[in-house]
Amino acid sequence: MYLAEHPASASGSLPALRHDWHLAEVEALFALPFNDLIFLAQGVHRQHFDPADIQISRLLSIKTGACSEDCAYCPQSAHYDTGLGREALMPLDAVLAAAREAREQGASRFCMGAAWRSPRDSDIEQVCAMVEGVKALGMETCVTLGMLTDAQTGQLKSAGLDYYNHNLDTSEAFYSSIISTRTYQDRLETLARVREAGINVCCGGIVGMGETARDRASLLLTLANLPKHPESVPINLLVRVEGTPLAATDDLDPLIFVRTIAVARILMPASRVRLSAGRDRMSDEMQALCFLAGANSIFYGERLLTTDNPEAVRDRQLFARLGLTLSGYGLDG
Ligand code: SAM
Ligand code: DTB
Ligand code: SF4
Repeated sequence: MYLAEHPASASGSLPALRHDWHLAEVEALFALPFNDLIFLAQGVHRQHFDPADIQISRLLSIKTGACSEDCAYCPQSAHYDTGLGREALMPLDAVLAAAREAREQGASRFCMGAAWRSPRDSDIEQVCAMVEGVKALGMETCVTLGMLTDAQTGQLKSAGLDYYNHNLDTSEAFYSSIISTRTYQDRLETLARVREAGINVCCGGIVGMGETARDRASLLLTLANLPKHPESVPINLLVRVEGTPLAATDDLDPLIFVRTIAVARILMPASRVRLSAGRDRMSDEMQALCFLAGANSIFYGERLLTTDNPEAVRDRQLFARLGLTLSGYGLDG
């Protein structure tokens, strides 16, 4: 039996999940010889998950562009000219048509993203109708809408929302170099509200933004020391978009990306670690290393929110070559 949350730890057969990591411990994990780190991560992974099992989510941008925030990585910020126009919130029937197609392709979770700093109450009502409609199709639901109030998290919970995505993105120290229009504390407060409402938390970050090794360790430390680990931890490799301040950022060493996945797996053993944005420019071999390091979820389908993701057929071939199987559904089509 593979354990999503680990009742067995209470009986002593698995170590308890830790929330008291020190930065030096996390940095020491990053500094291990590569083989030792991957061996450790794969061992932890096998205590909690079937190593062949991969969960796939499908993203849809339900409201694109013209966001008032200035996140330096983001093509949807109104502060930068990336060629993206402002689009209105998508109508319900178009969202449900996209969800049906995603379900047919094997996605178990449908994630709807909006380019908002925070939603208005009238927006939330429309998003709640989308959540209800997608749930009625038998899929898990996730939304990412920016900062929320207590009342809004309550409405989303009542609509049946399964996951809320809200990333910390980087370390607290590096945060203000990337975003000036909100604080790290704002992010932590929304995460606490989501948790309080009983919605599963999806929270991770982006690497390859010019951060230091300490920033990467610090981001993972903050995630692991939350009162409860996020159920889902997306690790994004920066997608460099022309027009954003980070468009000319240097390449991150691919093995540092793999190490980041491995350390996330070790720190948050029972969470789904998602190999998220950036797969489009990763080789199959690099992705295989990420799965070996403990990644067990991806975004599937040729589009993320506004940028490209690998073609579904390439992912199906990769899964077949690696003997990976989908959580919940079979791959078809
Ligand atoms: N506006 C909401 C927010 O920021 O929380 C929701 C949508 S926002 C696009 C969701 C996440 O996408 C961001 O937190 C960031 O981690 C990720 N993201 C955006 N642009 C990215 C890029 N160019 N490369 C990698 N990840 C990116
Ligand atoms: C996450 O961590 N990554 C996804 C999802 N959560 C919302 C978004 C990636 C966006 C990449 C840039 C784009 O396509 O616009
Ligand atoms: Fe807006 Fe979210 Fe993009 Fe930041 S990451 S500019 S909040 S859409």
